[in-house]
Amino acid sequence: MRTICPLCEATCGVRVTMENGQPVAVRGDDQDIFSRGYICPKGVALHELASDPDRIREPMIREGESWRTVTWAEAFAAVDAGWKEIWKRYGKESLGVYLGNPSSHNLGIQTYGFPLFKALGTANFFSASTADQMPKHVSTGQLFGDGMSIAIPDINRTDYLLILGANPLESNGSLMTAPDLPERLKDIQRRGGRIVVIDPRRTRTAKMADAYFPIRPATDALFLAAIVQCLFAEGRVVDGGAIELSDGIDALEKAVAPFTPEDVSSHCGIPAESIRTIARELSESPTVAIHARMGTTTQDYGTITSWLVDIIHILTGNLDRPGGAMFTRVAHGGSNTKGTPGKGKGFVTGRRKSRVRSYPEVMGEFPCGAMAEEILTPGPGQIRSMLTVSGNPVLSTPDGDGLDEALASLEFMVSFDIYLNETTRHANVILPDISPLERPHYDLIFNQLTIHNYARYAPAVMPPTDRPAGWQVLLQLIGIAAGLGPDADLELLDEQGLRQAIEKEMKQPTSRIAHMDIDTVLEKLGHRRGPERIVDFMLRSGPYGDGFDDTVAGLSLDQLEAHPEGIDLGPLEPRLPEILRTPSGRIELVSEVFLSDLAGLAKKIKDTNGSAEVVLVGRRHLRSNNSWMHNVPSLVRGRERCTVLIHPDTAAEKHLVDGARAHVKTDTGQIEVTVEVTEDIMPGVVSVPHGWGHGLKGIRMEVAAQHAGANVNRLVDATRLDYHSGNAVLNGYTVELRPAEN
Ligand SMILES: Nc1nc2c(c(=O)[nH]1)N[C@H]1C(S)=C(S)[C@@H](COP(=O)(O)OP(=O)(O)OC[C@H]3O[C@@H](n4cnc5c(=O)[nH]c(N)nc54)[C@H](O)[C@@H]3O)O[C@H]1N2
Ligand SMILES: Nc1nc2c(c(=O)[nH]1)N[C@H]1C(S)=C(S)[C@@H](COP(=O)(O)OP(=O)(O)OC[C@H]3O[C@@H](n4cnc5c(=O)[nH]c(N)nc54)[C@H](O)[C@@H]3O)O[C@H]1N2
Ligand code: SF4
Ligand SMILES: [Mo]
Repeated sequence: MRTICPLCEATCGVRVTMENGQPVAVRGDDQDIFSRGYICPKGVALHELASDPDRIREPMIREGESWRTVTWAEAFAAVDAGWKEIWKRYGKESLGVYLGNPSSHNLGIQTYGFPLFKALGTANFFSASTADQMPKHVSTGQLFGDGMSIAIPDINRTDYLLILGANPLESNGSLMTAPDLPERLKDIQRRGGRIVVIDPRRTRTAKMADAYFPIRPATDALFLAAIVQCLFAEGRVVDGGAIELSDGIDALEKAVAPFTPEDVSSHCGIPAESIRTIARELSESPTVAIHARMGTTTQDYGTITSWLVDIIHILTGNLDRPGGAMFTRVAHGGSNTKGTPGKGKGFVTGRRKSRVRSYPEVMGEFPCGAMAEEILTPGPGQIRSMLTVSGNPVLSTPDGDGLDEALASLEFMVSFDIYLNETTRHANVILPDISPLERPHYDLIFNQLTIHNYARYAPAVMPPTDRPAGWQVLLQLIGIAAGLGPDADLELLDEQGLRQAIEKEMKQPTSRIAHMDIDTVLEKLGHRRGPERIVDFMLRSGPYGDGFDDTVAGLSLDQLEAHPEGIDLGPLEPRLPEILRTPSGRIELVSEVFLSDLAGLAKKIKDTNGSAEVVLVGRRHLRSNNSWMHNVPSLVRGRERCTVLIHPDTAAEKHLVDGARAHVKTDTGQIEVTVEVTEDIMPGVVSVPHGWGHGLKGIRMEVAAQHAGANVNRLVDATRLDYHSGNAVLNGYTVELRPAEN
């Protein structure tokens, strides 16, 4: 049986061996058009996830500290009663929602989660996006008018890949969906191209690169601003390409003028001459793409760092051309295939403010770091109840202890999850989702962020059971949110939702189905139900679809079913100016958001000469996946992984020795971890991975508990964020280090 691995952004096609209706082995799918047989150890362990005895399979209700398995009817009735009570007493805003990362790989949540959140009618919406990539959405939105039109490095064709704050050899890539990054990166070198890595740690990716430069954490904006300054100062800004569609070039030149390589060098630790060399290489290489991820978005200046990346693409002529950074054209339709091509309302944030600290709303979200204060601070609008959907914010978001305490104080909490873990242990009701091999897969998110256009669909590997699928659980909750109680007619509710989606699509100015009526479209969608019917609708009304015209041979779910290996829609193609959604119809190079932060940075380099304190960064490991795959035995086997990496010089200075325990402290909290001394991290920087800390009372993950580790987010300050995006600052904390007592 074939499916698509839903564990990370690489979306590898895999084959599952079944015995007696149960999955027993997983391997890469050689015939998959995109992944061509590649698989990583997490994908290989997919069947272990399916058979994990700790995974929750029945709904559970908590009574004090003990849990009771209940029927679905009882669970839904409890949610209905709980929400009704909360709404009656405190109003709709008193219910907060946290949406975690696995939701972006989960078709059921993608199709039924958002209608649920809308039906809940609360502005208190939080997600893992503000512990991750939100700055990229903001910079993209400001430049191009649409937060989802992220320019993707065209790594299949580039001659020069500059990587900052990303480690694709462990993470398998992010905002750059591509299976088998190890080979794709080697391919760049095989065809004579160059890879340059900028990271405080000499990662596996840095080790395979042609050049590696250690950088002081949270100084990437300075480094990139100096590159831009060089491009202007050395007359290297190109004439044609995206720049012809851009406004604000003079203001940009002026804004970056204070950032000469000599000025920034002592701050970022990269010699001025190396910065100039990189600027020249970026300017002279036939094509250039920049891949900047977690290390660059989860720091104080995440938004302008993300912005400067695309500014360099534009100034060097690499935006929207093969080998540079390009825009996908997604099969199921996205924000840049809808609306009026080339023009739009632009990207707006701050339509609402958070209650306690007045953080602006961004993409409909408040910062995840604001969750605890919104729960704990009394007053009108206080959050009294939470719904978590595939999220583990106690381990994954800032100030883990603060959030743990906040969740414990709630009056009512519901979790839609697959484990009883650090977060869901606070729930009153846990509604279990089915596991990845039990559901169909079509990737609504990562197909928008990929390096090549394609479409793939996989039906569920395992046969259906009498347990509801994830989408059915969410649909039932939509019924409850709509006031229809726990026994709403799901068939009817589902059709109403779809009718609304069809109507919305028809109202698009360039809709292919504007001339049709809803009933005809519904009829043509035929026998399918649930997420598959929605995907079929999106594909057929999308840019490659048949538009429900029987005489046209366009994309549909039938076609994808007939091609389980996937349908290749070709390499990324230039899409400017069509994708622009700014009011001016131009690329807006500078905006107040960028200029104010740049001015702040300019002041910083004038006032100080860099810092000598020890700072903390994070890291990922190939066999780990944020906080939640630590209960799979084959993935946690081997050496202890939650350690603090430290350079020998820093270790000596702090009297720390390899294998001993270290006490790591910030103003927010403290943890103890095992010391791992290595030359692979720059002096003055230490690295601790996130997602560990399974030693809390009341979790039901036996394997994970044996490899508990410590929660690095206990050190992270929930109030420190990149203001414009609300994104948590997870890297660059000053830490105190000392040997742990005893
Ligand atoms: N310090 C530090 N913190 C970080 C990061 C970092 O680099 N450093 N990285 C950040 C990033 S990039 C991210 S994306 C976030 C992730 O933050 P979260 O998404 O909050 O955390 P995860 O660890 O991914 O937790 C996933 C949850 O989903 C559940 N789950 C897994 N599969 C399914 C499923 O199929 N259905 C349902 N319903 N639930 C499921 C798991 O049991 C778990 O509870 O963490 C962030 N936190
Ligand atoms: N195996 C595995 N794969 C995953 C995940 C996982 O947990 N495990 N998580 C998935 C998720 S949700 C995401 S978002 C992606 C993330 O994918 P990546 O961004 O590729 O992952 P990280 O390993 O966090 O890489 C961040 C790098 O930034 C460096 N860094 C830290 N601070 C700075 C800084 O200030 N400047 C610079 N230049 N570098 C800095 C760190 O040393 C680290 O090497 O991975 C996805 N894939
Ligand atoms: S690289 Fe990602 S998508 Fe591919 S098998 Fe591994 S976890 Fe799954
Ligand atoms: Mo992430």
